[in-house]
Amino acid sequence: MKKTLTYKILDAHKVSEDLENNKMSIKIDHTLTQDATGTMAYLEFLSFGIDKVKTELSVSYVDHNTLQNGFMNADDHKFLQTVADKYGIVYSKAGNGICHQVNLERFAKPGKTLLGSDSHTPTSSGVGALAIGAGGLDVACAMAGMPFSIVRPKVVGVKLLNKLRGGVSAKDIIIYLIGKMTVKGGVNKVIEYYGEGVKSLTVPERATICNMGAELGATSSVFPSDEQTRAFLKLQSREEDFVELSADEGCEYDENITIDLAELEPVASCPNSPDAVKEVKELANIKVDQVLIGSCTNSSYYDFVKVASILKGKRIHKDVSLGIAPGSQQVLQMITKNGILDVLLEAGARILESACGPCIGMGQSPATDAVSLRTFNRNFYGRSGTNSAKVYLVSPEVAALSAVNGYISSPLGMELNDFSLDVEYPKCDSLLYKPTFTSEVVMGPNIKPIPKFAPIGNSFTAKAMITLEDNITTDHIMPAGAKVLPYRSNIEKISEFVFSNIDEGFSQRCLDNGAGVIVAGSNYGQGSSREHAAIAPRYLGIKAVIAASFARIHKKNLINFGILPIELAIEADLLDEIEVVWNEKDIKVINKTKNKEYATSCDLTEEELSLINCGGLLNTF
Ligand code: MIC
Ligand code: SF4
Repeated sequence: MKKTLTYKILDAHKVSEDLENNKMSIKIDHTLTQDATGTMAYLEFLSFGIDKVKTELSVSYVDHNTLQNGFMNADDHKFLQTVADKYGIVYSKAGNGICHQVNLERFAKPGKTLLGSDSHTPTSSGVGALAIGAGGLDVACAMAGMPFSIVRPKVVGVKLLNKLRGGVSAKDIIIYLIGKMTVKGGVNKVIEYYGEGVKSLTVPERATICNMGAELGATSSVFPSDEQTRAFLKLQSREEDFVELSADEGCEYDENITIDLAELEPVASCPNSPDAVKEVKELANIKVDQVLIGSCTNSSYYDFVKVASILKGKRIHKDVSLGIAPGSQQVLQMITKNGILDVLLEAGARILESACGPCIGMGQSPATDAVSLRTFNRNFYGRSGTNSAKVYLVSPEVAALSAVNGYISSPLGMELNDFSLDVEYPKCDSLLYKPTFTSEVVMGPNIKPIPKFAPIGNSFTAKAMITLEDNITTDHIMPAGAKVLPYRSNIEKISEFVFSNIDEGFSQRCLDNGAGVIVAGSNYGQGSSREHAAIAPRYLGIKAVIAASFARIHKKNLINFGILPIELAIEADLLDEIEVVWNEKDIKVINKTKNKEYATSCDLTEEELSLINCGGLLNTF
């Protein structure tokens, strides 16, 4: 049978299959963690009592919590470094760059499976790997050599025709696709790219596209490994990692989409959702206050060549603040050597650390009501740190031109090749450390043990602690930003912030009531992989989430921490009394206040049900 590239890689890694429940488990070759999810993932890994990681390669990155205002983040870094050294994990120190950019440059290999405790892990699929984001506990299990289980994904074949026009970017391809498929259109699917148009896209462009596949809710995205891949790996001095990979000619996809690259226009995701897509020309003349270029989506050398071609000899508008964060030390070295940094400085850019920074609300929050244009991947409500800000997601080209003009501008038709792409890529590994197996683990006072959770029981009555609409993000559930992120290793403290951006009283209300349920619409938990969005509500007594549908990673996180995800659309108001009775797959939900009864059967496997029955995965070790 002719196979898609997705199933070639999945089948080569298959450990078991459960066709009845449409699930499969696969062997994981590589893992990555980042600091904001990593401390929890390594606490979980340590609880297994294993002497070293069992993967081919595991890398621990520090890129999110690099703002060290107080001892907490620095303590976390020390914890991560000592765990990495002791247990056989490569350590990427703060300053080395954003995990996905560095991983693409130094480690990603065609045909390998990569599991990362960050939802944008699929960035590495740009070289033809199958890279998947997951909660920290799943990554900890993979580091311990356990297979990773997924819903057998449907494969969406995206055929790319022709070539992009000048001023149109890889970012426009993926934003256009998100507009078409919506933020829930990719759940339990892999987006596989093929066709003539693929050949014209470089690996950094493919990585941008795979990166934002996360905004479709997709399990992963994948590109073939071809001459572009070989050229990229050669520039990274690792041509030996190249293997050619593609789908079988004429294989069948579950869904088909065709995009004519020559017809694409510059597009933008408008506030507050990546799928609120408009053509940039429709937004022309909107005044811009802030422009930020960077993040794991658009911070490669390739991106800065385009940006510098626009900024060369120009000065940014006086009312705009332009912040630029190169994705890695390698990119920073290259833009320094090739004259791009001078161009950026002369134009008036503020150079930020090679880290996630403003993308996760770590600094650079816009002014009240400000318009902020960002080359990032998420513009969820409150994520920038300013609830009233209007954040647009755009390509580096749109960002740079708009920074000069002071209003949103379309670069369509501009040829942007003032700087060469064919340059030396320095092997910049001075902040990467191979394990020596000699350290003892150092744990600062803010790193608290993971709380133990009792099983929720097969029948319980609890109040609806919050009732929510569709597409609630993990940024709504468990906000990030400079104030909250330092508590990622302290569940008791971080639980005070659950839903704090939209409902300040939530956490106290839960503690006062003892037990509760969350009621929501479809695609609950979209966005980040942060398992804190499950652990902290569990800590506050949440026993079940009743939602019309769930995002993939968040649903798994709920199960891993013993919360029952019930897929059901129900009517409820705040503090309605809800009774839940569940027995294996049969679930009965009664809204006692409204006197309404709903029955459903859940799609969880025996194994998942037994995890909830015993209070979560950690109780099984
Ligand atoms: C994000 O982009 O939201 C993050 C921060 O990278 C998260 C991980 C986290 O919350 O630590 C993600 O995407 O998984
Ligand atoms: Fe970091 Fe932003 Fe990428 Fe998340 S999306 S990994 S916060 S740069």
